[in-house]
Amino acid sequence: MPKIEEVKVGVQTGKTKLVAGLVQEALDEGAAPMEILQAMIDGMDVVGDKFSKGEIFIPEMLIAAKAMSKGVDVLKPQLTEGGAASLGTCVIGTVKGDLHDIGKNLVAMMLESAGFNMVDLGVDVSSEKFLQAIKDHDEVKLVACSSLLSTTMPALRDTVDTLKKSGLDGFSVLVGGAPITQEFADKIGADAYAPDAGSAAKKGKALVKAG
Ligand code: B1M
Repeated sequence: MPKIEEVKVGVQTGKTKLVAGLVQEALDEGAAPMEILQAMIDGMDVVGDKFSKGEIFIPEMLIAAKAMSKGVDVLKPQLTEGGAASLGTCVIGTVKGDLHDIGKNLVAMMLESAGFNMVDLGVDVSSEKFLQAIKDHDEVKLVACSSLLSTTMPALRDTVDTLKKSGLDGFSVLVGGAPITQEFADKIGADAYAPDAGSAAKKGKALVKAG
């Protein structure tokens, strides 16, 4: 089996102790970091499909998530290119009621690499907590909100609404996550939408540069 396929299967089957090594071996064999990342995301998609069909349950999803996180740790230096000029601070979090953090962590990693100082509020973040973080930190230029469940899309709407009506300014709001679309982002008044971590970094940078 090609190493990259082993990475995918390792994530899929929650091989938490093996995935980091497999990712390193895939890198050593010359696989591109983005290709390895995509293999892990594909592995997670298989996990999601199996969960939908009732073939696996929450514990298996959690273990797969842990395995993927270990793989991402190995890839991090390869995916990020430190040393970019500072674009200011970005506050990031997954919205209230939502505990998914892998996608959000990838977005945080890419935004950091693009030049933002990151303030990561974690998961299950209320709109009030996003607001407080903007007040507590200097030079917040970007607020990045993830929603990974269709049931937390209203929480995303609520967060954008709260931020926009807060009277605070100087920052843009970027949204994303599997169920989010450009159409939904426009509807809730977000400044930008990105479908994946790479484009989130590009959009975040462009928003700040546009002032
Ligand atoms: Co959950 N889960 N989960 N889960 N889980 C999904 C999302 C699901 C699609 C699985 C399925 O049924 N097929 C489904 C959602 C269905 C829906 O909304 N319509 C689902 C469900 C139903 C649930 C529960 C409700 C299950 C239950 O309890 N009955 C429950 C909810 C808990 C809660 O949050 N309140 C639940 C729980 C969990 C675990 C905790 C067990 C675990 C998460 C652990 C963790 O994150 N640490 C988990 C997992 C692992 C998944 C799947 C399998 C994998 C998620 C993932 O990490 N994907 C997932 C199925 C799937 O994704 N195919 C599933 C990889 C990650 C890189 O992708 O997060 O989409 P993603 O991020 C992408 C983009 O979305 C984008 O960039 C990333 C890639 O570059 N992006 C942004 C993300 N944030 C962005 C922000 C941006 C821009 C882009 O700008 C700010």
